[in-house]
Amino acid sequence: MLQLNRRQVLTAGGTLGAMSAMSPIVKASTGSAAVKADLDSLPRVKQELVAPPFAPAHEQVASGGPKIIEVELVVHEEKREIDDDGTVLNALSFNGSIPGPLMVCHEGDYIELTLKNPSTNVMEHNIDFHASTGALGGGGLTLVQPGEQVVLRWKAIKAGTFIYHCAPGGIMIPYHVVSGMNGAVMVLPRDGLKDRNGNPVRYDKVYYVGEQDFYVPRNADGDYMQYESHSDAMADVLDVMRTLTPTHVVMNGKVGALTGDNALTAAVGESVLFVHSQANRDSRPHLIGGHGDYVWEEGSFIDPPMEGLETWFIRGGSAGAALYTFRQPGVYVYLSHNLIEAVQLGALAHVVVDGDWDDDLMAQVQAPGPIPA
Ligand SMILES: [Cu+2]
Repeated sequence: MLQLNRRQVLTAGGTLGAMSAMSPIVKASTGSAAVKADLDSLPRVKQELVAPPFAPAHEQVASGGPKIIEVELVVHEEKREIDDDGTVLNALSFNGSIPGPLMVCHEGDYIELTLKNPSTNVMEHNIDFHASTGALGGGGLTLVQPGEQVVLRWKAIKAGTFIYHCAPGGIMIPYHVVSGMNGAVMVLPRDGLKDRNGNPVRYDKVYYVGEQDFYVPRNADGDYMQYESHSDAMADVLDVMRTLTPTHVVMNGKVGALTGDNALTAAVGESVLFVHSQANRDSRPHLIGGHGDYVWEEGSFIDPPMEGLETWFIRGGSAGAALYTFRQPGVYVYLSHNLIEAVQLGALAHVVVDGDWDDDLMAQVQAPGPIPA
């Protein structure tokens, strides 16, 4: 069993290495007067982040030029129930949700993040934006101790869907990610999404589904263990992580977080953009009873979307987007089509769709009954 002392637990095992070494370089690059003057002329807007599966208010087609979009993330170190059996995880999260909130901007905009690590926390944290450029995605500039905050600005030069995650160094990188510290950014083209022929593609709503793998230790009886603190839990959790076999694979932080009363909703004729992230493992989104009309599987909005897909693939460490216009009412299941992960481990959501049934698309020609002799 890997043994970690308290200091190693709290300071990423002393393995920050490359990040710490970068600091002088990036400090020298933050103060260009010309850049500052240009940025001072840009409008600033605050984006009120919301808990997934919802997306913040945003325009699909940008009005006006580039903006500086101010967002705030607060690191939560808190226990969370992750299934209906009362399994409690020593979780880590951005803004208290797993995944963290979706941010939305347009290509050419700037995201200006204030990252707060309250003094009630005990660990150091940072953030790596896959959408950004330089300094380990910002990880090298954002390490904050309990009681500290940092402000990072980055320019969105790539249009697409991208994950962000905590990456404080060494073994703490996977530990913080599988404890819940990940989320996504959607960078839209300024003129909005397009199909393969360049025609506009618009959506009526966005649902952000963050898929999360958890690794909860069990006792000799096979029951899930609970621990007072991360320091107590970490060695056992790292042992389970090493098996690469998650105990839970969930959407929105908990088994059943998006089913039953918490199901996603839509109406016949509505176009829904599903943004799906998985910061650590591969996933295979599939909408039972529907399709991916337009799928940006790797998340790049520069590439033309694939059309009419059955099941698509989200590479671990990425976010993708799929748009579907619902054509029939009823309950749809949006899941990872590794059916063991979906049904036994929790990786599924429901979409309840209102509207009129289309007999042309499907009809029960004969109800179940005895086979005629
Ligand atoms: Cu962290």
